[in-house]
Amino acid sequence: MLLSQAPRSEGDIGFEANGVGYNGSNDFVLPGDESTPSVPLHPLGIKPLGNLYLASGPNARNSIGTFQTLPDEVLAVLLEYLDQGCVRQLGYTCKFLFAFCSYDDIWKSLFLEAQSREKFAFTWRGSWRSTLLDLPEERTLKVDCNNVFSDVLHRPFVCSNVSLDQFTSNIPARNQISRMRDMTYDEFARNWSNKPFILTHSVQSWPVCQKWTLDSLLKTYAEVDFRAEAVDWPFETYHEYMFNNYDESPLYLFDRKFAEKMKITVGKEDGTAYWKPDCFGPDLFELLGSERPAHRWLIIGPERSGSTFHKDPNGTSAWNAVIQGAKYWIMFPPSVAIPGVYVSKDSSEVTSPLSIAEWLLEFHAEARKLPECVEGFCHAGELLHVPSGWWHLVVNLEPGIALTQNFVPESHLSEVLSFLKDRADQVSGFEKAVSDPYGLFVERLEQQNPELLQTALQELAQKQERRKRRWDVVVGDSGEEGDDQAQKRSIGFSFGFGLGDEEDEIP
Ligand SMILES: O=C(O)CCC(=O)C(=O)O
Ligand SMILES: [Fe+2]
Repeated sequence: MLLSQAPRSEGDIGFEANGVGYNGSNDFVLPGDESTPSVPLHPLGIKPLGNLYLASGPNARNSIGTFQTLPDEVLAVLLEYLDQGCVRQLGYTCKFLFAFCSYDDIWKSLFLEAQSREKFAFTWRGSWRSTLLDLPEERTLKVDCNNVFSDVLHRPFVCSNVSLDQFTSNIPARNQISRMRDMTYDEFARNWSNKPFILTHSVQSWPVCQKWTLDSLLKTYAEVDFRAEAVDWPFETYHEYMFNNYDESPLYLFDRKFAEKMKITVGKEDGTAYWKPDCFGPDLFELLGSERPAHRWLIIGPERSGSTFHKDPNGTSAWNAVIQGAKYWIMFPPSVAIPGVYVSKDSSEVTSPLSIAEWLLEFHAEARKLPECVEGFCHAGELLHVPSGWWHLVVNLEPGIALTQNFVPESHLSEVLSFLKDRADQVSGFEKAVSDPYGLFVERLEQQNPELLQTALQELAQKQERRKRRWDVVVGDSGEEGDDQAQKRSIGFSFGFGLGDEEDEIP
């Protein structure tokens, strides 16, 4: 909207704006490079910092007084400490601060904070700022900020607009995730439990594949609250948000209580919504009955939503079936160090994860070259297998619906036991009442399948022994070093760079 046509007040606060008309509809393409994917002009006209060096007019930053001493990065952090009223007022002081105080991520935090204090009714109005201030589009002020030059403000806009196609197309043939129609349990157990794969015809007979679309869910569950990250929203609100937001990392609906909320049943009996695919065989966490950790989720999100790099909880494997839409997956085996993914010392968390778009822009090309990298698309009616411990980043290429379930196949029992035992502080998803998940799982296995337990414990002991030996090789154990030891050292050295074929973490 051109400012000259817009009302000059925003909500109840009178505001004289000195912006000029600005046409926000032209695409921005670097001259002379037809292949450069275009990023549209920022709706407020904000430009990347580099453009300052070609600009001739006044620089809006010169009007921010004492704040001029602060770099943009610090200014952005400072704003995080202000309350809603202060951010709003500060934004009315000049164009540069209007641009900063309109940065919608700040308003997203303010909104979520306000909702966590007290749940209140609201109407989604296209941005977190307009929603929190309850400003309809026609009363939301737009100021022409075309003399604001800031990467801190412009970069997130690029990330939320960059075409995903450039990353997801042209998957190198050697990286392609194997695709098959279906698989038997025998094949899975023998050859596939350690590898990602896509099954194209395993879940197409699920009733939800015929019944569920975003539209049909809207008709049936408009008023049902679903969990989207930290908030519970009625589906109609989330649906509205999905199709009318500009977030770099859109809020992702991820609900583990969906079956109860939607009053559906899961399993092979008559009248159920879907069932777990046969090929994964028995799920050993079923032995935990009602004490098993959270294990199934309904996932809904707009284009660009998704999951940043992570490993699934408790050493479990997972399957993920797309009901509507399409997902791009990029995956790495457990021991690979992925460019741009920084893991804490005990590998319990990915420290400061980048947004999906930022990672794709900065690191995708490099990561794709690693020999362990695998990638693929999962379309509606298809299912993907995530083996225990594998890293994965997932992005929705279209608005869509998926169902996922975590499970413990017999072939990964030792990994799960090892996780529950050796990383007790990282175990997640159990109810508080379950104080000793490892003890409980061992007890149930002892009762129901003692032989399997013995085999897994033996495997575990062997793995620990192998790790210990390798650790001794890495650190060396005497002052003197013969040829033999020098050679062992070099083996240890390569192991240290993650070239092993199993999870080579030193406990
Ligand atoms: O569909 C997605 O975003 C992937 C979900 C996922 O990785 C998970 O549930 O662990
Ligand atoms: Fe996952």
